[in-house]
Order: sequence, then structure tokens, then C-alpha cells
Amino acid sequence: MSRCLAVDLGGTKLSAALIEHGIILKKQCVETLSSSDPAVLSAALSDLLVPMSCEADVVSVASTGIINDGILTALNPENLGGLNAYPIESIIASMTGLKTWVINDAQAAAWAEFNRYEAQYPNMAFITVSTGVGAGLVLNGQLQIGARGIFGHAGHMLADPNGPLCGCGRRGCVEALASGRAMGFAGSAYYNQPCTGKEIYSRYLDNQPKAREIVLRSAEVIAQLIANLNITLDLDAVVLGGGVGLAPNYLSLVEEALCCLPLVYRPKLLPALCGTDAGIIGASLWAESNCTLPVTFEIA
Ligand code: ADP
Ligand code: BMX
Ligand code: ZN
Repeated sequence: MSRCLAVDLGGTKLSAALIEHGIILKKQCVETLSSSDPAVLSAALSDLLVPMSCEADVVSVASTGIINDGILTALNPENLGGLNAYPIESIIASMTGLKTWVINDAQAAAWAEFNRYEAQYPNMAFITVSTGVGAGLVLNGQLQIGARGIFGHAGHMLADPNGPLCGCGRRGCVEALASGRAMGFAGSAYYNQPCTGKEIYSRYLDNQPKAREIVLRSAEVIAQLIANLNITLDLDAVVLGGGVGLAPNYLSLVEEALCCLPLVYRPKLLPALCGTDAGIIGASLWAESNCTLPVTFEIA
């Protein structure tokens, strides 16, 4: 495989890039249109991917949602405007005419960061605090996907049994308290006007007390999630990414919250070196490893 058309489909943004030998040659990013109508997503994918596909040999997608057998099943359909059961692999393969690989976005980003950190941390969790809260796990140097693609969906672990109802149907998930959408909801209720997570974050940076409370709560919940993962999986490092995770000072807030816990709960905490490109880079690396021909042995 030489040139990959790598795609990152998140709840807020959709990006595509041509990547050759790990180098991004060309990249485009648009807003993810929120609609339960699959035709809306298909049209957006076609507009973005078809013009770039003539320059690519393969397509590889990092997508929000559980990816199993090439089908996107939203654990939290609200993050995608209610869209669910979308056969993303076959749709993209037929619109581009190219072999298409698809994995979960946080799993892809975990693979990108594992490689970007030069495999120094064979037991590593990547957490994205973005539209939702996603996670990807590399254990013993292997990216974990799971038999049904669910591996690592730690954003839906319990944070507060009395917390808000999560779009997945469970009450008090990490995502319902800590994600960009959750911060936007909490802020909209308080300020009595629709707010995004990004807007709440800039109010926090301006020292507005309610926004500060919302952002600190998010960071505290993420720190507890990291502690839970560390005590379960004995991690070498946790890498933080996503629009919120990479926002100024967020990692320090998580670090401060972690510092209140006993040492055994505190892994090394690192920023995502690939930044917002972790999904596309991880997808291209994933396609590369899938395209490697199996070693064949000749029997004399
Ligand atoms: P996606 O979820 O599509 O991968 P992002 O990683 O950009 O996209 O995450 C989107 C979420 O992060 C939204 O809730 C948005 O409001 C929030 N966000 C984006 N940029 C920032 C920022 N600079 N500071 C704080 N929050 C941000
Ligand atoms: C949700 C879930 C995960 C995803 C995570 C981060 C859906 C549609 N997505 O927990 O699969 O990895 O959000 O996604 O159920 P993002 O859009 O915030 O990057
Ligand atoms: Zn949930």
C-alpha cells in the first residue's frame, strides 16, 4: 500500500487526508452534519472523499461508534444526531471503488499515539475528551479491538449513579458528565442559551465561576476514569487527546485531580503528540498493518 485516504468521522468534525509513509500530503476538514438520515452522512462523505479518492490506493476510516463487520453502531446515537446502524465500510468502498478499512476513532488514535511514542509504553490507554469520551487500549503492544469492536468504550463506565442520563441509555456515564457535549449542556442550562463545550471552555479560561465548575468537574471525572483504568490494567501511560483533552490547561487540571489520589492510581499522563490528527494517522497505520502480506513458508 502506498497512499492512504485516511478519514476521521467524529461527532463534531469530519476530516480526510491523503497520507503516504506517515506523512500528511493534503487534508480537509468539515463539520459533521447532525442528522439521523443516513443519506446526509453519505452525501457529506461523498463530497469529501470522492475527489481525493483518485489519488489513493486504499481508504481507512477512524469513526466514532462501535465498528463491527464494517457497520457503525452508535453506543450514544445522540452524538451523531440519532444516526445508527450505518454500513460505513460498504458505503465508502462503493463510492470510492477502493478497499476500505474501518475502526473506532479512539482505537485508531491509541494506535497512532502508541507508535508516535515509539512503542515506549506497551500498556497504554488513549482517552479522547471530545464530542463524547472515547478510549482505546494498547496492551502488550497490541491494539485491542475486541470480538465485537467494543473494546475500550470506557467513556460509558459509571462516574455518578445519580448523574445525568447518558445517550447510551445508562445513567451517570463518564461521557454524560465530562464530554464536550456534556459541558455544553450544563452550560446551556445555567446561562439559559445554547452553548458548545468550546464556548464553556473559553468562559472557564475567562475565569467565569460556573464554567470553571463545569470544566473542573469534567477533569475530575476523567481523572477518576484514568485511576479506574490504571488499577484494572496496570498501565505504563495514559495519553489524553480530543478537542477538550487538548484544550489549554485541561491536562494540568486532570493531573491536579489525579495528584489527590494514592500513587497506585496514578499512571504517567501525556498529551496526544499527533494532536487532532491522531484519528487519521492511526487509521492510516492500521490500514498499513492490514495490508502487510502474511509471511508464507515454502515447504521443501
Ligand atoms: P470530534 O468529537 O468530532 O472528534 P473534537 O475532538 O474537536 O471533535 O471535539 C469536539 C468537542 O470538543 C465539542 O464539544 C467542542 O465544543 C469541544 N471543543 C473543540 N475545540 C475545543 C477547544 N479548543 N476547547 C474546548 N473545547 C473544545
Ligand atoms: C462515544 C462513542 C464512541 C466514540 C466516543 C468518542 C458513539 C457514536 N460514539 O462514546 O464510539 O469513540 O464517543 O467519539 O457512540 P468522538 O466523536 O467524541 O470523537
Ligand atoms: Zn453512556
